[in-house]
Amino acid sequence: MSAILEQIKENLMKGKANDVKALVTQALKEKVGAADILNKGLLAGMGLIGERFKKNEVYVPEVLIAARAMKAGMEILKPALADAKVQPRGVVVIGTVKGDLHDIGKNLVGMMLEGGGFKVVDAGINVDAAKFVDLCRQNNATVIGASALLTTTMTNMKEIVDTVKKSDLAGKVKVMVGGAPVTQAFCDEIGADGYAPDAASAADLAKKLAK
Ligand code: B1M
Repeated sequence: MSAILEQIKENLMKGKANDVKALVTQALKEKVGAADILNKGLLAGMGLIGERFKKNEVYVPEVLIAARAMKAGMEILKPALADAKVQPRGVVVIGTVKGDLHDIGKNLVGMMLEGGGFKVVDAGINVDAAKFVDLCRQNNATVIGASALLTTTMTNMKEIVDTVKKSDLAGKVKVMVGGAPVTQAFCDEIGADGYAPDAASAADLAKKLAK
């Protein structure tokens, strides 16, 4: 792999946003392809951070600063990606369910999804089933990522699953669920398409569901 792509990956993992910006600028000047900068530099670094996060080798702050470095690199890369017609892996609508205001984990999931090459539409907090479905239609999304942190609000995930199943999006949009009180057993019980225990696993799961 080209040395500059390796440097982008390494600096992203260390969260050095300014260095990542400068390196992406330099790589573009050196005529490195936009897709290579994205896949072998930025996404490769974010993927490794995700793996380390899953193994508890790094924690939330390291993921946040790596994601910030990735955003900085993406700002420089976006126009070149558009010119090269590099398509996102798919669109995911994320949000915290109705009645629930916790968004730290949901935001982390969004960052890992972006790090996994997805376009993310963030519906925010306190999102009802109809809004999830509307945003899917508006953005041609194929995956919903619903987060809940309260035992009293996780039950609202069933309404999202049922609303999708009853709509024209049935079979086209998959629902993945997560958040501290959510389990695989709960996911199975409400008929959701998948459960992920952490943000990095959510990005892996979305890749499977979006196929
Ligand atoms: Co709240 N709160 N809170 N709170 N709060 C908890 C969740 C609680 C466990 C604290 C406790 O009692 N020990 C408890 C819930 C109890 C329960 O239901 N079993 C609780 C409560 C009771 C409440 C209030 C009711 C308190 C009150 O007012 N009496 C109230 C509810 C408000 C509401 O939502 N309607 C409330 C309010 C708040 C604050 C506003 C003060 C604040 C939220 C700020 C914010 O999010 N912007 C807050 C916080 C910060 C917490 C704790 C301390 C931390 C949550 C957090 O951000 N964790 C929490 C206690 C705790 O967890 N130690 C607590 C870090 C975050 C990275 O983890 O969100 O789990 P988490 O995300 C993980 C995974 O779960 C997963 O990925 C992330 C990591 O990789 N994940 C997904 C998350 N979403 C996913 C989606 C996926 C896949 C994976 O796919 C789509």
